[in-house]
Amino acid sequence: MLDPQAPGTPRVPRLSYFFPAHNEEANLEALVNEALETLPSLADTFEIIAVDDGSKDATPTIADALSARHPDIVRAVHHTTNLGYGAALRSGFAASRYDLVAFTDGDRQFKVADIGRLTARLAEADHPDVVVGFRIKRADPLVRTLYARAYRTANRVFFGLKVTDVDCACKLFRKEALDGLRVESGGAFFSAEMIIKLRAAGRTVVEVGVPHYPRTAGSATGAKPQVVLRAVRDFWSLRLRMWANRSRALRRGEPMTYRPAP
Ligand SMILES: Nc1nc2c(ncn2[C@@H]2O[C@H](COP(=O)(O)OP(=O)(O)O)[C@@H](O)[C@H]2O)c(=O)[nH]1
Ligand SMILES: [Mg+2]
Repeated sequence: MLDPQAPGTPRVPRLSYFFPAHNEEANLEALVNEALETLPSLADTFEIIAVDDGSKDATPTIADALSARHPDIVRAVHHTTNLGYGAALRSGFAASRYDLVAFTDGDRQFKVADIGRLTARLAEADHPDVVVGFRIKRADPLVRTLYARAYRTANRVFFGLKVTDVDCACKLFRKEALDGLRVESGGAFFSAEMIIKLRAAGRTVVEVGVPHYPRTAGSATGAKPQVVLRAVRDFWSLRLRMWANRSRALRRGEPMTYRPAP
């Protein structure tokens, strides 16, 4: 079925959309409203999952209120304490009920409508398993771009990972591609670890450019020293384990999907 507002963009049957939110009270309601307005043009059936990662502001209350207002469409998942970015993504994947799963960040630096660029790519003839975005022009301070460049080089050199923008928080997955995948990191290294392991498992990961917008509310914590140090520690932990025993290292971590017992 084609969306009349975006000719040529195929609407997918069922889409789970989630986002991590840590102290995002200033963004949460507007993001959910944006998703409620946009997702009907991208999917016949959809759900919106807010993953509150132990927020200390009004994020949990707002998420629950939105969920009560839109039963079965908006769902709230809570961590009682702050577990980290990767842990929040893991909870989002685990909560997703549909066969296609997309996420963005919860800070509105991506437009929900741009998930349409990913679904359009997924529908192409080569039938990729995963579509990851890359920020066409990153709307963050220059220092973040420099960090990201060094990180990309390190991932390329030490893991052979050739992805333009591994941390771009606009990604789409066929859920079945996650079956059997185990990921260990609960922090910011999660995204790279996941793609390294998806590629090692023979899944096809392709890229499309997406616009990126400045954060207009709340505050960014992605470059906090403890976030960076945890990512560096997880990076080296995986690298050393893969040198020691590659296949065992690739099997470590929690499963990304759970299949109910038959
Ligand atoms: N789960 C989790 N998410 C976080 C944490 N810190 C930030 N986030 C979320 O991750 C996304 C990106 O965070 P942000 O601070 O903007 O990082 P940046 O875009 O890399 O500067 C937002 O949706 C945040 O709410 C955290 O400690 N845990
Ligand atoms: Mg951000």
